[in-house]
Amino acid sequence: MRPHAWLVHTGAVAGEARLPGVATTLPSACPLDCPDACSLEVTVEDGRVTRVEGARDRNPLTSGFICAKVRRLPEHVHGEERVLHPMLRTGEKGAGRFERITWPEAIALLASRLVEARDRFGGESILPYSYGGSNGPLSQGTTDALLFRRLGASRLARTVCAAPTGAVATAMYGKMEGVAPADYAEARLIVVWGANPQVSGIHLMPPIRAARARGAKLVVIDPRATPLARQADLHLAPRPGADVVLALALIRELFETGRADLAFLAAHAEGWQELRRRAEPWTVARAAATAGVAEGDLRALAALYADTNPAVVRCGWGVERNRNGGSAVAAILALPAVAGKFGVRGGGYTLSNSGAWRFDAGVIAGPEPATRVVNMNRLGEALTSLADPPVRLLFVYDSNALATSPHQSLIRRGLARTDLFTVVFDAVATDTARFADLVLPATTFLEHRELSRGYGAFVLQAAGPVIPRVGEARPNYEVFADLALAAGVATRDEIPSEEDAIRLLLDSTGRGDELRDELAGRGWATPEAGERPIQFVDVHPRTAGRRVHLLPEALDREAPEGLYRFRDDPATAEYPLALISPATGRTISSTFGQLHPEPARLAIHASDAAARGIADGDRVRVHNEWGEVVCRAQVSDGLRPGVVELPKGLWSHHTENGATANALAPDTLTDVGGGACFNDARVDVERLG
Ligand SMILES: Nc1nc2c(c(=O)[nH]1)N[C@H]1C(S)=C(S)[C@@H](COP(=O)(O)OP(=O)(O)OC[C@H]3O[C@@H](n4cnc5c(=O)[nH]c(N)nc54)[C@H](O)[C@@H]3O)O[C@H]1N2
Ligand SMILES: Nc1nc2c(c(=O)[nH]1)N[C@H]1C(S)=C(S)[C@@H](COP(=O)(O)OP(=O)(O)OC[C@H]3O[C@@H](n4cnc5c(=O)[nH]c(N)nc54)[C@H](O)[C@@H]3O)O[C@H]1N2
Ligand code: SF4
Ligand SMILES: [Mo]
Repeated sequence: MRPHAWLVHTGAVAGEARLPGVATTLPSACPLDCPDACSLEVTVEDGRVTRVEGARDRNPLTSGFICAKVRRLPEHVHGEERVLHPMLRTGEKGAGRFERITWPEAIALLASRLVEARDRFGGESILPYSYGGSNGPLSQGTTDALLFRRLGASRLARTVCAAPTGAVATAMYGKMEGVAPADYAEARLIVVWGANPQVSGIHLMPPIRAARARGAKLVVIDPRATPLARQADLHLAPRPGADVVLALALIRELFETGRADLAFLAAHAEGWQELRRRAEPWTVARAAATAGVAEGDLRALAALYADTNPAVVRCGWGVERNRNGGSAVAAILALPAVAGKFGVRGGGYTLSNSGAWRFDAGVIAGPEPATRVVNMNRLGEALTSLADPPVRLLFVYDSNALATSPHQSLIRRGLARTDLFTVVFDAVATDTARFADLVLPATTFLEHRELSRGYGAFVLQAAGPVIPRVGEARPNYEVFADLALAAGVATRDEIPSEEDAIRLLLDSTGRGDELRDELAGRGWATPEAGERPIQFVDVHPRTAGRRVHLLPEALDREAPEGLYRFRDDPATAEYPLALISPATGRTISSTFGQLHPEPARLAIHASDAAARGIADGDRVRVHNEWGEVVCRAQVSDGLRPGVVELPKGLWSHHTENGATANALAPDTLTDVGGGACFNDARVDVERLG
């Protein structure tokens, strides 16, 4: 075997792309925060990306098409908002005025700031803040974690997404792999619950269409009438945050009508008797009234779900972003166990399949110290009121915190502190970067090595740079390694080369050789579970006794009134409207927001608009006790009355007053997992002159 044959797909080829005047197409893989992990074909001319397409001949899920956002990568990579070199603040915080400095200056300055913060105030005065920017295992959790762990920095609870779903899936099923996208084609009933795959995981759509062409039924549970919901056989539009009672009513109904699979429960589940007891109060009538759906529709869903096989539930992240998020996800994931839906292709559930990949980043980062933990959903509070020690150095990377975290006004206030040193390491000049003292230019995934693994698709790929680094941009792995050396917390021989790091990461799964063979052979690899595992046949709960834990004790203790309790809607007379902020096809979280100059609109139902004298296109003020957003209204029949919508991932340039949905999102936490309650924002809207 040639050395690093498995890395052929990763950059050894990039040399060709340097030939002047010749367009070359090179393989890559999308590592963005999306379930699909597409295989890409990138056209490069004179060292610039000119075109990005889906590959036809690699992982079958991509099958030649990708989303519109990533097709715009050339503008992202080579656009005006690109950060090209390190920059030091010269103006007021937030003014966005900077002067260029060199990388050696930036590394020396930052290393001395890190050491000074540690020595004067304690390591915990340093707060690293990162999330979904580069979702790859090489650029996150490796040299960055090594640096912060060795400095004794505060630890970040990475909860802005998937915290409740992750906690529940782990406690109930040990993060068992879910139904593969391709196997949706085999289902006779597909329930899409709080997910919007037409936007947020588009490669699930062909299998859904294939199933429907064969007569499968589709149910969508979403407060919005999304295009998918409009095509569904049944659409339930609950009040946001009420899913838990819907799922409990289904569970109650299964038991009451003798259609619960008692044999499966006896053989494979714990806690079902107590779950049944907690579902008892939720008759179909009461649950429907509480959630604001038609009783007949909920009854129809109960009958369909009980009687159709195979039946699959796609549980999305729309379910978790509220005070009842953990309980709702738990009740939804309990359904296939209670109804006996496992054991057949196309039957069971899908949430995140990230559990299929068992990378141990600790192989590079080393042990984690027991320093204090800061919940990222409370960033504003951490910056403004945390003591012993206060946060003195904030290091933001792989995240646009100001745009994506709750309680935006408090974060803004924190970032404005003159005694806070803020570093933002990003490829583009984000809203957060404007508040930085030091901005570092990051490479995009087309300029560095990365592993990409799907959390929907069972696909792992390795990709390397297909173009030279733009400006002076540098990859995370390298920059954090340099900082660890300059801060004196590591020596050169303790930090593996990137190639070795990839090798170590692959080996940490226990299947390094297999993965390398697959990567070298066809350019993508599958997890141990295979490409299309059947739940309870090919994969089993990774829990004690391989059983489903329907009432996990730890979660029951953590949830304020116990698991499966419905906490009432937070609406008040003053703020009666529920504001949700779901994903759109324009951005991925806030990534690519700079490519969209057009202002955002607040979607509002015609009846809510009429009650407030609001016409389509009017200027409105959306407000509550957390903040306000000034923008235009879009009168829409795509929402249930009482619910308004602003897109997820907006930047300050998208609204008149620079505030986005997160200025209205409370920093309260979900019942389990410490997750964000974006969709618990309750607001009112008034027409402005
Ligand atoms: N209102 C509301 N807010 C939400 C949500 C919602 O539903 N409603 N959803 C939440 C969800 S699901 C999530 S996951 C979070 C995501 O929140 P964030 O993690 O903040 O995600 P992004 O906005 O995509 O920001 C990622 C940043 O990382 C940068 N980046 C990309 N690659 C690299 C790299 O290799 N190195 C470095 N240094 N930087 C890189 C990108 O340019 C981008 O600016 O947002 C949350 N925010
Ligand atoms: N194009 C695009 N793709 C993305 C992303 C993106 O920003 N843009 N983000 C990526 C990330 S980080 C994630 S986490 C996933 C998220 O992808 P999804 O799981 O699809 O999550 P959301 O877009 O937050 O919400 C999904 C649906 O839930 C509905 N919803 C809101 N509140 C509730 C509720 O209380 N109950 C129910 N039943 N439904 C509700 C919303 O109206 C929305 O249609 O997508 C990933 N893919
Ligand atoms: S964001 Fe998702 S759909 Fe778009 S290219 Fe990446 S993996 Fe594919
Ligand atoms: Mo997310």
